[in-house]
Amino acid sequence: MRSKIDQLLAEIDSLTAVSREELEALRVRLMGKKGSITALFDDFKQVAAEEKREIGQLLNVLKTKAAEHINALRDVLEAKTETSASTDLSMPGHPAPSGARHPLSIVRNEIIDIFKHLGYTVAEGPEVEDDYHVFGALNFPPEHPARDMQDTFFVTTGDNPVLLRTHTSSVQVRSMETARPPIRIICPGRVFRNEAISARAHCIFHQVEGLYIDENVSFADLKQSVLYFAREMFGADVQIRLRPSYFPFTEPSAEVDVSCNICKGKGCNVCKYTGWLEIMGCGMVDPNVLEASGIDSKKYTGFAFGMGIERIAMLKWQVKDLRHYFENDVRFLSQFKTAL
Ligand code: 2U9
Repeated sequence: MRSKIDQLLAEIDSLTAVSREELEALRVRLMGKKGSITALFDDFKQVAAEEKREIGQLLNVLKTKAAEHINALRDVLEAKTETSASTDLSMPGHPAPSGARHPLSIVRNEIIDIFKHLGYTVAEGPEVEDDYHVFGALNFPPEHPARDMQDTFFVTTGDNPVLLRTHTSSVQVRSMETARPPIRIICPGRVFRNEAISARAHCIFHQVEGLYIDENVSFADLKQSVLYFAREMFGADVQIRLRPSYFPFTEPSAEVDVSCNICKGKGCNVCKYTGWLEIMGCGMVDPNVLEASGIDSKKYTGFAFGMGIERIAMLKWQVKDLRHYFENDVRFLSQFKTAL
């Protein structure tokens, strides 16, 4: 019995509890009905008469030491609880850095909003397409270079190749197949071209294309829509000019320039001293394209336009290298936080 008491006396100071529950379990283990100290008191009855005095004193020392140790542990736990209760909840929290929209998303949303005001709705379609919807239905002749492996990413080759779309025009083709005029849609999306990556070109980029088909749609309607877009995007005082161009899917076709918003048309290094910046291409939808999708080209006419979102974003914020948009360096991206 003496050795059991000595062992417990030596152990007590090292006993710990990190919660009220642990402390109560410790108290029960030592001093509860079936606790080890209580058991020693029960055994005390069998101690020989001549040892009773000494063992009794030792047992009382043990019981007092255990009670004091448990009280001390309780004081420590209560002091800790008091500290957390006295935490000042009105203090500012640890700031969590907020994210920002990607600059290309900001510009895409802005373009969409501008055309929504003109009555356009958004249409989307697959990035992996067949040859017909990317080239055939859009009046690309069989020998056109865009159909070549050098320019387009092919998923499969053969009679009916599968490929990554090189423009979102395939979305408009699919809409023309299912809807009847009036059609007024805007098609944002990712496109893919087999090009070397540089400051001015990338193999993946983003486009917004638009299509308006109805009776009596004219080139004057196209010009006015493009002017409205340019002024909403680059400022109410900008001018536009249209230069003749060629696309297989539009006739006549044009490139659209906007007067340089840096030098106000006077000439600077951004516009290469021309006073003009190219922003998009456009044209009247070729009758062959209307007919290929089952739209009567004698009754309906339409215009279409297309622009690269990266280019518009570069002009808007004077970003000199296209690759910034794809590298996702937060030092670049966080500069657009306020431009939502
Ligand atoms: C249909 C009919 C016509 C879409 C058009 C352009 C002109 C154009 C380029 C701008 C820069 C592509 O991103 S870019 O390289 N696009 O110049 N796109 S007209 O014409 C269509 C589309 C669909 C059914």
